[in-house]
Amino acid sequence: MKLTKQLLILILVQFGIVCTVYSQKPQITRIDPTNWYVGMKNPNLQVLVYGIKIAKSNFTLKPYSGVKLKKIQKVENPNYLFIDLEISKSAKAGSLEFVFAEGNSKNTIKYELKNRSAKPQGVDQSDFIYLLMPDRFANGDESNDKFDDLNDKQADKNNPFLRHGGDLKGITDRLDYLKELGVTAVWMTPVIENNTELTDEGGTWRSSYHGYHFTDFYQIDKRFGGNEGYKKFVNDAHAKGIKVVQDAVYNHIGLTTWFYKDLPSKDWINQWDTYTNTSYKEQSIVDPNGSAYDRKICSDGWFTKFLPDLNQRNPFLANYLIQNAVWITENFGIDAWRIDTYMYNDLAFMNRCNKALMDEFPKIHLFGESWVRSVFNQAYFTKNNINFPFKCNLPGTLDFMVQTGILDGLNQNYDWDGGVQKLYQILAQDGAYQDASKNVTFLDNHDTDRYFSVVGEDFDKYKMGITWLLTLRGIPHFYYGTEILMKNFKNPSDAEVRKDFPGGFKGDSENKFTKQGRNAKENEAFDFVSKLANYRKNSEALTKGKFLQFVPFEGIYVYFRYTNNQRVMIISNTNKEEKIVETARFNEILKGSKSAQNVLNGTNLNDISKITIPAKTSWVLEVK
Ligand SMILES: [Ca+2]
Ligand SMILES: [Ca+2]
Repeated sequence: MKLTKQLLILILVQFGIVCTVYSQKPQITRIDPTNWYVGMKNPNLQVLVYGIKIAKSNFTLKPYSGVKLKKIQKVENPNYLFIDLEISKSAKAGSLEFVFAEGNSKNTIKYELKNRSAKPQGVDQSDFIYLLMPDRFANGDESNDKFDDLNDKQADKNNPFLRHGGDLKGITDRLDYLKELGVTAVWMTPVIENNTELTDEGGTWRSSYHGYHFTDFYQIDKRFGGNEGYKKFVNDAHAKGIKVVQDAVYNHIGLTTWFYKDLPSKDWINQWDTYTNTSYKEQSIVDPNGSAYDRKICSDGWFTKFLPDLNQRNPFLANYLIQNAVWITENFGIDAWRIDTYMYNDLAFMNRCNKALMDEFPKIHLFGESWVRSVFNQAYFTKNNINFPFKCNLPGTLDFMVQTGILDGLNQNYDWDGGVQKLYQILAQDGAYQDASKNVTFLDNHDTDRYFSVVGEDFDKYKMGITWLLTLRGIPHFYYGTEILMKNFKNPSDAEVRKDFPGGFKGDSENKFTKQGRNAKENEAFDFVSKLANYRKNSEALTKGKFLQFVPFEGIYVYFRYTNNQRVMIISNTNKEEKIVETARFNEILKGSKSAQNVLNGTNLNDISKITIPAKTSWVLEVK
C-alpha cells in the first residue's frame, strides 16, 4: 500500500504522535465576547481567544470599514490571545473576519457585530420587585431538568440540596400571577450556567441550584432554558409590563469554570499559600484606621473554598467581566443588576464596571448586596454624602439596615431606643446617602429566615411590616412565597427557606398560584399584598413623593409620602392596645385637612384631628 501524505498524518494522529513538520490549522475553542455591537459609546473591545497554543499563530483582521486592530496581546498561558479592536461610530453591523495563521495553514473565524436594540428601563420607586429562585419556583419544562453531559447529572425534587427542575418557562407561565400580586419586576437568583460538581458541605452533597457558582459567563444554564430561553423570558416579561433584574457575581467563580482549569495567568485569581477565607469583616474596608492586612483578607480571601476569588486588578480579567456585563445587558435586554457580595470585590474595579454599564445604558439601575450592621457602613458601598477617601459610584444598595429597622420595629418592645424607634432612627440617617430612594428595601430573602416566621407568625405584625415596606422610601422587593405565608428558619440549613412554591411542580398536592388552591388565611395575605401593591402603582406620592417622618411617640409611628398633588399618611400603632392619636403635631403637612380615606378598606375618616387606631395596626390614609 502506498502511503499518501494524508494517510501518514492520519496514522500519526491515530497513534497520538503529534506531527510537528506539518503545520496544522490553528484550533480555536472559544472567543469571548461571543459577538459585539456597533454603536456602543465605548469604541474599545478586547476579544479573548482561547485555543491550544493559539498565541503562536499570526493574527490578522480582514479590512472592515470603521474597525481598527489596535493591539494583539499575549499572556503567561500560550493558549490565550487578546485582541484589542476599536469600533468607530461609523462601523456598520456585519461579520468581521479574524484570520489565524500558522505556517501555511489558516483558520478564518467570523465574528459578528450586531446592531443594538436593548432599552433597559431601570427600576425605581414605582417598582415592586419579586425575588425568586428559578430552580424552586415552577417547572415549566421537564425535559430540561437534568443532562448527562453536565457535571451534576441529578434532579430530585425530594432532596432539599439537589436541583428541583424549576425553569424560566415555569416563571413565564406564572407572570399573570405576579401581575395580579402587583409585581412590576422579577429578580431571579443567578441564571448563568453553574456546571459544577456536587460539593460536600457539612456532610451533605449539594448542588449549586441557587446559581451563585458561575462556570461560563456567556451561557444561561440550560436547565433554566439556555440563552434562547432567557431571551424569550425577558421579551415575554416585558410584553406583560414586568421588568427583569439580573443577579451578577463578579467576586468569584465556580471551581469548574473553563478558564479556571487553564488560567490565562496565575493572577486571574487571588492566590494564597494556604487556603484563606474572607473574614467577611467589611469594617476593615470602611475603617479609616484599619490595617492593610485585614483589608486584604476581607477583599481577596475566598468566599468559600469552592469559590476561587477573582483578582479584578488584572486588566484582562477586568475587561472580561465588564464586557460580559455590557454584553448580557445588550443581548438580553435586562433592566437592572443586583450585585452579589459587593463588599468583597475590588471596589475600584466595581466603579469602572458600574460606570461602563451606566455609560452604555443611561436608565439602568444597579444595586449591591452589602450585608452590614450600620448605616455608615452601608453608605460606604453606595453613592454617599460622607467624606470617605474612596468614592463609590454604585447608585443603590440592598437596604439591610431598613430590614433590621422593620424587624426590630415589629419584634422589640417599644422604648426610648427600641421597637419602632429603631426603624425611625435608621431612616433618620438617610442623609448619609446621595439618594436613599434608590435603595432596595426588603423583609427577607434567600439568605435569611423567612419573614412570617421572624414575626412569630403574627398576622398583625405581618401586615404592618408589609405596609411599611410598600410605603416607605426606596424600591421594595419581596421574596417569593411571603405572599402565601411560606415560613421557616434557616435551621438546619438555608434549604428550609428555599422550598418549592406549592403548585409549581408536577405532583404538587396544592396549587397556591390560584385563589382556590390557597386557604383563607393565605388568600387574606395575598389579597393584602396585592391590594397595597396595586394601589401603590398608581399613587404619585408613594412612587415619586418625598418622605416625611415624625418621632415615634408612645408606640405610634407616623410618616407621610407626598407630592404637590397627593398626601399619603401612614399611621402605625405598635402597641398591644387601641390608641387615640391627636394629630395636631402633624399640621405642617396636614395643614388643617379634616378627612382622609383608608386606602386598604375604602372607609372614610371624617375627622382626622383625632384618630382612634386599633392595636397592632397600620393604616394607609390618603389625606383629602
Ligand atoms: Ca425544568
Ligand atoms: Ca474578592
